[in-house]
Amino acid sequence: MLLVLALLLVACSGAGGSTKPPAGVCVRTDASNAVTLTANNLQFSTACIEAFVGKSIVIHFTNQEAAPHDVVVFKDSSKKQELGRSDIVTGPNASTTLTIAPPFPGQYYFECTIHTAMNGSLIVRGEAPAP
Ligand SMILES: [Cu+2]
Repeated sequence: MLLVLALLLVACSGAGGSTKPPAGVCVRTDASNAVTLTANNLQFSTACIEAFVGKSIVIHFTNQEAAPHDVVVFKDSSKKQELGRSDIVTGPNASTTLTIAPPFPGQYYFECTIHTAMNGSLIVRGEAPAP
């Protein structure tokens, strides 16, 4: 319970989602616009996913620990508009897949709704990367 409160405090004290992540730290989707995301030690494996428009974005999510996690993508960190929600999975090594189709290029926001300190940016580029 204390841990949950601490995580909520951390989440509320951060500005969240409005800052651009530094270049070069994003995990890029592959040519089919799919990416693998894992959760362990109450953290996602990356705080930035970079995808491209024109094809649905597929997030293969694996929870490597016994704490339950999900992945929910929102338009921004206000969380008013939800673009997609995975199942809650409880590991170790439990997987689910989330498919979303953001309509426009831009910076979106994802988080674990159970531990909102687990969050990151989904950056959608305007064009598919050159093969
Ligand atoms: Cu979580």
